[in-house]
Amino acid sequence: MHFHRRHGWEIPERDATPEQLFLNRRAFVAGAGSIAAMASAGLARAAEGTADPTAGLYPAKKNESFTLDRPLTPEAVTSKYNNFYEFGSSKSISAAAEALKPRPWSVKIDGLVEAPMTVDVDDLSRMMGLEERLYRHRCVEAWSMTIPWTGFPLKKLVEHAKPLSSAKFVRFETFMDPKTAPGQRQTWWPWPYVEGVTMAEATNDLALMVTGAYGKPLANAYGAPLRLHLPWKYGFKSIKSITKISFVAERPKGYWEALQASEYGFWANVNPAVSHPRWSQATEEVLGVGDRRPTLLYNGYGEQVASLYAGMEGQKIFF
Ligand SMILES: Nc1nc2c(c(=O)[nH]1)N[C@H]1C(S)=C(S)[C@@H](COP(=O)(O)O)O[C@H]1N2
Ligand SMILES: [Mo]
Repeated sequence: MHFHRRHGWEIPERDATPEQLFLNRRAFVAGAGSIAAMASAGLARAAEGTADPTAGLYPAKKNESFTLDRPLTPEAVTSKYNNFYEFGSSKSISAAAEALKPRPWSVKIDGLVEAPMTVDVDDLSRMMGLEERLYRHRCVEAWSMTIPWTGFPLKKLVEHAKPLSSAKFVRFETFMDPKTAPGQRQTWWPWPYVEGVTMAEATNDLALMVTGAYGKPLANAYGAPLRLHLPWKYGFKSIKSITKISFVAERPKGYWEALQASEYGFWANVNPAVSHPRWSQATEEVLGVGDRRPTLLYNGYGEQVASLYAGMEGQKIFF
């Protein structure tokens, strides 16, 4: 007989979105008197200084097409182990990242588009509509986690931006504010953080613009209020706290590529068979588990993305 004993760190998938809560709240909202109740709850939040105009959009409905081969990583683990170099090079930046003010926040969309625009992040969430997806994340440093993100497909934003046919890449930029972000006072680093993808990658269904995690708006440490997640690529491609999205003809040079091109390339697709110059990528440490497991080609998302790289055998797509 097989017994499956649940470990403390495991969260059953069904708990990622408290569907019951979601449904109950719908019923509650439909009821008489609920508007007043919600307004007073909103006032209470405002008094605490945590008001978020899109908080009511969470938890978003789970998109069931994205399933996992492992348990979710607990929020207590992922919220305290981050890479966010704007706030320092240690993994313990969550307290420092509280200095970031994620609202009001606007995102500039420019470059090779019919008409450049600036959009408020909350208007963007409302316009695009939010959903929850369970995704694996693999950092180039050989650790991994599994997160319930909330957001919308990048391809929806691309459609909204109306890029010209001359646009070949999408370039993302993080905020630049050395007063808030002490890491940015280190002027020999190539700030602001930049990343880029091809148009084909940007319009692949997996590319997700993330506004929330664990059924709530994004905490600062994860890159509030808007970050990217590309689950088939090494984590450094998934840029945080985005303020600018540009459609361009030339391949953008990312932050890490600018810093150390011999170690961090443009494509950065996950591949256990291609080592980083200084370490193997064959296995990964699963955060919160204290164990290693084999790393999967394209982080297990080959079915969705391998076709993007057909005919590119001569290029360093795994680097
Ligand atoms: N602006 C910005 N984005 C960033 C980083 C960063 O330092 N700054 N680190 C990257 C790296 S290396 C990883 S692994 C992920 C980490 O995301 P998490 O802290 O939400 O786990 O964010 C990526 N996005
Ligand atoms: Mo990373």
